[in-house]
Order: sequence, then structure tokens, then C-alpha cells
Amino acid sequence: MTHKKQHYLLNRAEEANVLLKEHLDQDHVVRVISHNDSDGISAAGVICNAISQEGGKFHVTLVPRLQDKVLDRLSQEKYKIFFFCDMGSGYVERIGRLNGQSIIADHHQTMDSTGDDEETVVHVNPHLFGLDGTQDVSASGVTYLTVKTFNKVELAGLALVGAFGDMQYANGFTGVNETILSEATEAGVVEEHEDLKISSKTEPLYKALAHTFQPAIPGISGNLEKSQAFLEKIGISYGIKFTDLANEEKDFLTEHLTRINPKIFDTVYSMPQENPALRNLEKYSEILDACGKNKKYSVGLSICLGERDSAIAEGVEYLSKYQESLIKGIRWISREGSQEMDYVQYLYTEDKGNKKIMGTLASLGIELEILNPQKPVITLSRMHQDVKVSGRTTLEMTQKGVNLGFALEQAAKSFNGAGGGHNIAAGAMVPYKELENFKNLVNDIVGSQVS
Ligand SMILES: [Mn+2]
Repeated sequence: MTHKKQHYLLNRAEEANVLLKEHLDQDHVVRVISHNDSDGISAAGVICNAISQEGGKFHVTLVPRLQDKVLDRLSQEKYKIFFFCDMGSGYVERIGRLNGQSIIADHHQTMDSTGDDEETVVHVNPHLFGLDGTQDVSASGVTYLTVKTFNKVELAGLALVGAFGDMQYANGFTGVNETILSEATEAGVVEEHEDLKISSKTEPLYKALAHTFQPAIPGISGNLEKSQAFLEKIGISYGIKFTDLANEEKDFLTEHLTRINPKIFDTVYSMPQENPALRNLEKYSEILDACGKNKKYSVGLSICLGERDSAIAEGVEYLSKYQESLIKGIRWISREGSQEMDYVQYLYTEDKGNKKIMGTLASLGIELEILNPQKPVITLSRMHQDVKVSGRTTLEMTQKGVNLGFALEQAAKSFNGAGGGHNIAAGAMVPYKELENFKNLVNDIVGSQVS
């Protein structure tokens, strides 16, 4: 059944490939528009690598959202082929009115029509075929499907980097991601092994543990003092590097960490042919994410495109800065807590550093057991006249009916804002003056979803 659905998705992706090839054959520059997060950058990496390998040219722009002004600008452009990654499914009709033809490789759910009838658009989205785009495939995966016909299995690793970026890995990959993974492992592009998933094995242990956020270790992640205390308590010198531990000490540490979070010892996916800094798929996605959050999109893209040395060093630096900012943020939410309503809880900030990491802080707050997991966390960042909203919840809450994508989209629309996303993670932008009304409405909508 599911296989049949995947087959339909693949057929659509092949239609996109046929269109892409037609344009490449005529030497048309492909106008790529993608999202500036880890998945979006990976997706842009997949399509741009594929285009270059086919001898084609591209012009790529990474944007935070597909706003009207982006579409206005694109409608002035004379490209013959546009390729949208990680966005576009909500704008099929407008994209259909661009000067050229378009391919949309997206995985977001949308309330708008499927747009199948737009003649100039090939719309590739798992939701069109009854597949789950929240958990089972990311934009980099969908984009990978559109170039599969070019025999691009070496790009399958990057397709999964984006899936990590969108938090689609939970006790393994499922659906389309699983299919991509098995192709990648069969081809030797990706390898799996079991390992301790700490952030670094060559940094002092207390830092390496405090900087470990995927998975989060309650009581240790984000807290250098507690990390140090934990190591002292189990009798391991906190300043030592993991690689310098004796084997029995490694096992002992692993055992203690596993008791706190069993996911700390888990399958690790790597690309043996990659640069060591990028070999681990999850770490690769974290580096891209850090580039995105620092607004250094071109650095992220350079990494994906193989323009390496300085870009990788820069990316690694952004990641460590990012980890520092998370530590500060965790300290903040531990101190202040959230503002709880009946069905949701809010975190509000005007702090420049916190604004960049609010979505992640929401997730970490739940995982680290600092915030109540029974209520979705909605973060609110003041930006001039508007408030940027991020919502995060747990799989359990989505199983109880919570759909943050719809909740934020509906509530934002009611107050002249815009929003959307997935059931488990979503975002919105609303006018600051409507903030209190918006907060109440989101609470009501989530309340009606769970009852
Ligand atoms: Mn995505």
C-alpha cells in the first residue's frame, strides 16, 4: 500500500526530472529557490550538484520564507525553469504565473488546492499521494527523487542530511527516508554503526557532554557545571577526552549516560567518502543548520557543493558558537520558565541572541524536562512591528490531535499574519499589536484539537 504511494510520488518526481532535463538540454540556467535551514540547504545542494554533474548551470537563492515579495521579484525574472525546494506547495497558482516553467519539491502540508491543474508546474509533494511529509521525507529527499533518474545515488547521503535537519530521525528512518537509506547503504554511500552520540570525542568530556543536544541529556545538556558534577560523581576525570579513556571507562560512561537517555547510544550514519568533519550525517546537518542560523547561507551551500576547506572550517565555527548560544538560552528558560495557558505555553523574548534559537529552545525545553511536555511550546520573538512565532510539540501530543501547522496558520490568518508548517513543528508571523488575541486564539484552537 505504502509502496504504491511511494511509487506514485516517484512517478511525479520522474515527470519533474523529464522537465528538468528538457531545460538542461537547451542550456537553460535553472533558477533554484530554497529554504535557508538545514533541509533547504541540503535540498539546494542535491539539485545544484546534480545540475553541475549534468553539465548544467544554476542560479540559487536561499530565503527564510516564500513571501509575496520573493515571488514578486521572481515574476520579474526571465528564467525558463524555476526549481523550488522546501517551499512552494502553498503557492502553486502564483508559481504557475511565473515567466518560466517550475518544479516544486516540497514536503509541507498545505490548506491550498493541490494545484495539479497548473500546466507550467510539476508539483512534487508526498502529501499529494497520501504520504507523510512530516516524518517520512524531507525536501532534500523529495529533491533527490527528482534527480534519481540521473543516477545520483551518491547524493542520497545529502538527501538524508536534510531529513536529520528536519528532525525526521526518530528511532530510525521511516517511509521514503527508509527507502533512500537502503539505496544509499546498498551502494556503499552511507554506512551504519552503533556508537555513543556525544558532540565531540576530542574535547574535554564535560564540554562534549554539555554540548550534546541530539539527543538531549536531561540534567547535563546545556549545563557545564552539571556535566562536570555528573562526571565527578561517576568517578571520571571531567577534563579528559573521550578518546583518552580506557575501554572499560568508555563502557562505564556509556552505561551511565544510557540510563539517563537510552538514545545516547544509537545508530550513527556516516558517509565514508566524505570529509571527516562532514562524515557523520547528523553532524553535517548541524553544521548546515548553524550556517543557516548565522545567515551564512552561502557557506552552507559551498559546503554542500564541495567548495570545501575554508567553508568547512567556518561552518564548524558557527556550530560551536551556536552551541554556546544554546547553553545561554537553556540557562534562561531554566531560570524564567514559560507562561502557561490551559492548552499551550509561551516563551517570549526581545533578546537578539535568543531570537535566533527559539524553536530549538522550545524543543530542548521539552526534551530536557525543563518545560511541561503536555503543552505545546509556542515561542514569540519580537521583531519591530511583528512577532515571529515558532511552535513545537511532541509526537505524543500530535497523536492526541495537536496540529501546530494548522493552529498557527489559522490563528495567524485571523490577525493579518501568515503561518503554517507541520503538526509537530510550525511557525508564523503576526502583528505585535495582535499578540494577546493571537495567543488566546492559538490556545483555543489547540484546546479544540485535543478535545
Ligand atoms: Mn524541510
